[in-house]
Amino acid sequence: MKATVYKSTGSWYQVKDEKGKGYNARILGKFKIDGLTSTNPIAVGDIVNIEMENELENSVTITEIEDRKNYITRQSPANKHQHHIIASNLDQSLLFATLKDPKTSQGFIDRFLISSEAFHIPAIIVFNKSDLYRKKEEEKFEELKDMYETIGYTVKKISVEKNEGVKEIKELLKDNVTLLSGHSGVGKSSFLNSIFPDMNLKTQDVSGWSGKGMHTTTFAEMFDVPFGGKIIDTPGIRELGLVDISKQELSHYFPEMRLLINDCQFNNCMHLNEPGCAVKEAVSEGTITMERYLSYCNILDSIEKKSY
Ligand SMILES: Nc1nc2c(ncn2[C@@H]2O[C@H](COP(=O)(O)OP(=O)(O)OP(=O)(O)O)[C@@H](O)[C@H]2O)c(=O)[nH]1
Ligand SMILES: [Mg+2]
Ligand SMILES: [Zn+2]
Repeated sequence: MKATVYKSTGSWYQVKDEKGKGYNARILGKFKIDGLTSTNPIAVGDIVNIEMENELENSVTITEIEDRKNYITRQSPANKHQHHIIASNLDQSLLFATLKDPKTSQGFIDRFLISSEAFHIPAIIVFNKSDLYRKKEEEKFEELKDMYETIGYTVKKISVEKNEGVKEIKELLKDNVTLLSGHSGVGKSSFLNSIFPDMNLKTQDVSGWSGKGMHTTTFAEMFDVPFGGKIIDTPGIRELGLVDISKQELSHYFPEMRLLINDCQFNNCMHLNEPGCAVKEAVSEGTITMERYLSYCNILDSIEKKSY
């Protein structure tokens, strides 16, 4: 019997069969998948085969995992050579960001976009809390929207609190499997509560938000969207790690650079000080923004420090 994994709580998983009936599932023995060293072989979003273990307790055994269309991982906090698979079989990723209380940095957004490119998942950026934006933030939003839309990403502005722009986001969610991401305090749980009125996810009250990541939720979990589709909440996961991206390939994950790479004079060009660099030329002509180029340089530098 086929089922989809909705939640992992360590050794037990919550799965649903094709008719929407839920079970408690576990694996017996060891699974090795994709040759990847992973401490959790099964992820939210996985399609699995199940066999009834105990009808009374509604428990099943997972006997097989179907090949994943795609998946995202993060580095284990304890061991940087180990990766956790967070979720699989995604249609798109939705980054929640804010320009005020708290402010999401461009570097954070760019890292998220690079991870999405590397995992082959289309990305959408949503700037929440628009009710707090004044002239300065509105201008910043327009600037970022223009920059990211030119590269090919979808950018929206919403206020969950004032219920502005939320409908449009719902349309993007419809019939898709969407990974919800974003750092603490940007309004992810508030957003989920607004589309699942019965859910009552815990949100942080404003007074308790100190600016430092204080996480109110801890397990990745998938929810059926009432109007069609699925959404995966990834609480407590601050940043998708730049898993196994080498310095050489980094520019492939900047769509605006990817187009030009073959025009560089050297085929191993890192787009720093090499002569005949098409990327640097595009920066000086303004077709690649200085902001994105600087982001590229910063991230390149951080890969160097991790000595991949
Ligand atoms: N002004 C304003 N505040 C909002 C909006 N959306 C959410 N908030 C507030 O922002 C705070 C944080 O919201 P949460 O929904 O808990 O944020 P989260 O992204 O789930 O945070 P973590 O669970 O820590 O990752 C809460 O006090 C919300 O009430 C909005 O559109 N405008
Ligand atoms: Mg939350
Ligand atoms: Zn170059």
